[in-house]
Amino acid sequence: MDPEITRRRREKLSERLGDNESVIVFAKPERSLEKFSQDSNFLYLTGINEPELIYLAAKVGSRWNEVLFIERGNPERVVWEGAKLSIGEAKEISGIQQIRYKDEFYPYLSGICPQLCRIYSNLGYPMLNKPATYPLFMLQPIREKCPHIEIGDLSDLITPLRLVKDEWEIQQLQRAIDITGLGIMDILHTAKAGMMEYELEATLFYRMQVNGLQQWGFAPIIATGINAATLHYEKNNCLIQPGDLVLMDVGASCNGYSADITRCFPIEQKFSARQAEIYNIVLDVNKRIIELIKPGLELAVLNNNTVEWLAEGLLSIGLINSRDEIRKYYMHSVSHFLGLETHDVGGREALLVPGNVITVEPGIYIPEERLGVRIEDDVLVTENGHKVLSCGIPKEIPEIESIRKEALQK
Ligand SMILES: [Mn+2]
Repeated sequence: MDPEITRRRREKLSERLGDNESVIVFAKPERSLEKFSQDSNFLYLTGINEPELIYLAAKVGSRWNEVLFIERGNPERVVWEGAKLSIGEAKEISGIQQIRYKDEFYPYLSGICPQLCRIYSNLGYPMLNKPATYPLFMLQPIREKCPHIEIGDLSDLITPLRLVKDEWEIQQLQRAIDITGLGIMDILHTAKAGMMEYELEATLFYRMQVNGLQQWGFAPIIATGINAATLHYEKNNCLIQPGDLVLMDVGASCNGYSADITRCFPIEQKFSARQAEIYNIVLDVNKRIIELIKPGLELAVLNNNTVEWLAEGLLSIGLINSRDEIRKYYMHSVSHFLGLETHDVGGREALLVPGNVITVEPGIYIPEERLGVRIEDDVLVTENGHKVLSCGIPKEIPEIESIRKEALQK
């Protein structure tokens, strides 16, 4: 990653900061024997995927100053943990010029505290019945000793930046989506009744890793039969029964950017008549919602239309008798922003602007029929409208059935 990209982001952040205000962003703390997953805001601002670091920037007397605090290596630990990031490496990856060791963090901060009036940090959401988040814990001495400093959450400041994806970010999303699509194709070509759901998960994970993506963006959902009617099913441990419809809600992560795709397919060669009937209603709404996407549109419009159109579909086949009954079979929203988090920053009241990436995911869930259908695409808002980043992954019934036919005749 070119350090110029994160430098530009930090510069934009500095423009949003008032005098005597500071930003302190903590990397995730280290946890042993667990896969490391970086704090999204830290990764966004520094490009560094290492635990325990701290980014501090302050505007004092109209001067912008930024420092990255890194861990001091301990030669005796190298054989256990590998070498820590060096000053040179930290500088090269992030483009931040001033690198110091973390034991200098509190002395440095003590020096500027008398002038600061506000600190924005990645505090997270403090739960009254849970321990404080790591950033809250780290900033506790300031709360106690410098009560004049207001401590606020970074999200208000950084969300408008993260909502508009730059070219590099769109490339990462596209790669995550394309490789997820390859894995979905592998599953379409190999899945059979009698397999376990987690075998399908393994097929996709294998495809991701051999293509260089090491992590899921979120816990994958491979749900067959009635499991597809559980929105966040992630056990993936059931036997696939003959006649089942399989729902896959999956996404690889590429440099922290998550794909989020849902596709459904019959475990047999063809959709049953009922599966096809429900599938076509959802597919039609998926396509009509995508058509609406353009700058200036409110996300709420997408939600309202989804409810309206899904209700029309279910009324037409007699599954419901009045519009309000739709909430029995469709209960989530149709879109969320996508980026460094699968459910990325950005509220439901947002107006779309070019550079936003959102999902479109209508669904119908009928547990009494052991059936759940959701079709989810990832869509970039462009100057003139939109671009479907996941358009290469089949969703039309004839296309899916022809792949299934070929697969099962092997
Ligand atoms: Mn989604």
